[in-house]
Amino acid sequence: LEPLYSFMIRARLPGGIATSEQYKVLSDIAEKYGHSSLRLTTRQTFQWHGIFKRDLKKTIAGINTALVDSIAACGDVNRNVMANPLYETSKLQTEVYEWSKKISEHLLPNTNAYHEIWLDGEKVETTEEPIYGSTYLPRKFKIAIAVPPYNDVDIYANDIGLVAIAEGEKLLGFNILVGGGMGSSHNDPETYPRAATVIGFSKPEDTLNVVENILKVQRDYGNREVRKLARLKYTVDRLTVEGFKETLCEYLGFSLEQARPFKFDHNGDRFGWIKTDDGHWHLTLYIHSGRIKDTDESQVFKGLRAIADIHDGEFRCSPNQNMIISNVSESNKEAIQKLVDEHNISIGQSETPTRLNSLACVAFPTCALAMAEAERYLPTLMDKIEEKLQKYGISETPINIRMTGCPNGCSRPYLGEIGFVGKAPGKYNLYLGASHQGDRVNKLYRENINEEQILSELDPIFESYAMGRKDGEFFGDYVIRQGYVKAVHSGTDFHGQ
Ligand code: SRM
Ligand code: SF4
Repeated sequence: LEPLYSFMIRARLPGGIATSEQYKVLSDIAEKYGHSSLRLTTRQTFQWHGIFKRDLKKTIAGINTALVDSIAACGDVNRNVMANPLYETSKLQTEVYEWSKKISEHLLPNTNAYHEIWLDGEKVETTEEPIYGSTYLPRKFKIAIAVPPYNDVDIYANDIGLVAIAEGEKLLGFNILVGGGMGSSHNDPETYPRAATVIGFSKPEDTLNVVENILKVQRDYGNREVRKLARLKYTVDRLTVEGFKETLCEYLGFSLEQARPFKFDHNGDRFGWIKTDDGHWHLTLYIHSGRIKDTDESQVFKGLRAIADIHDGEFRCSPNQNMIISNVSESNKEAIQKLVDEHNISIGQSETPTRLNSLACVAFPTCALAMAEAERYLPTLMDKIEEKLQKYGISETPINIRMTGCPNGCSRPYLGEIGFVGKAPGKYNLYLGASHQGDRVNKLYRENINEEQILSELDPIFESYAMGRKDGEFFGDYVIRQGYVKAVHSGTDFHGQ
């Protein structure tokens, strides 16, 4: 008799958008095979946890009936390209969203193996992948697109970032960023999180070519011997930024133009109802750690399924584990708000901005790599942190807090103004000093500390921040100005004093 293995499945959902009909299928699969729980991820898609091995094929086939697949949602290829899912907010956002789809499709592996194995497809001779070659990439690969001033996709955490540069609503092209990534190992200075570097500007007509060739440089120059050093960030640092740019120029046959100025002002989501010029409404819901599961306090799983029954728009996944009910008609708005209220789903109006900006990865019980709790523990710690913020009168100031159960960095903890990274059950490394806009990673402040120590370390820093901050100064910048930690400017700065 075989042990009862269970698995996680991740959907590939370009731009993070599912129609109501698709959402119904995805939710019903979760009810049937996944313990009535769906998980929104930090990269705009859904995961199902605890799928028994005997149900795996049926589940994947079910997902496929919703015209969603899981191709390239994992593996050493490009993952789904992140973009602001609320593209109706401007003509520019709409155009940029189309780019995320174009890039995602362009970089999709051609392999037929997925259909053969999971969907009983006919066996077809597989041809060599034109972009990936026969060896694919040395490691997973991630891309995101952002439209300033919103850095909601955490662009600096990606192997490639594209920052839209526009004149009014006219897209001029993209600044190209390379070498972002979060994963590292505890006590191993060879590994580090790194904020991506801006290397130049590309016109729209060159962009697919530029992205494809960055991928090819990584395919050919990435480290295939040492897996922990295989991500693009290490290739960029090994070649040096200038060396990387020269190599890219050889692949492309031309140089990138000089990067254009841009400015982000934050990297979280915007909650509640907004109306776009086309007359439609969109509602961003706060889903703690992206967990769509009923609890005593909130019936979010049942509530969203009930909304899907009456909603003729979409369900969109934000890059920060939240859910947007989009394209709601004026006539349906009240009915949807009623379902939200009846099921006690949060629209982000009663939480502090710091809680709304907090992220935790899955960690225990499903993640095999977890060293400490994250999703299940962060709410408790947040209660205690909020008490302190209130004590010092700084509850209304948003501070980005991120927690993971291990140093792989799935909730991008090194971009938290306060980051907690699990070391052992109940013990975390405390990192401080990332920028609020998400373009600078944080630095280790205290190692391997428990809850009591976390709170007593943070208390005097909050007090000092309340008293000494300049007008509009964010917490991440303040702790650097006051010398609690040094600013990190490059991957290798992350370690040491
Ligand atoms: Fe992740 C591995 C969950 C976003 C860096 N990640 C894993 C695995 C699959 C563990 C494993 O290999 O067995 C986790 C499954 C846990 C579970 O039970 O569901 C897992 N990662 C997640 C999700 C679900 C976290 C979440 O709470 O939302 C996110 C799914 C995203 C998606 O929809 O595709 C998720 N992972 C990220 C991010 C954030 C991002 O991409 O913006 C990162 C940091 C960025 C980066 O890649 O550098 C991230 N995950 C990793 C790594 C470290 C990679 C590295 O370069 O070292 C691993 C481990 C690995 O690849 O070996 C990992
Ligand atoms: Fe698992 Fe670590 Fe990723 Fe958290 S950060 S989901 S513990 S791999």
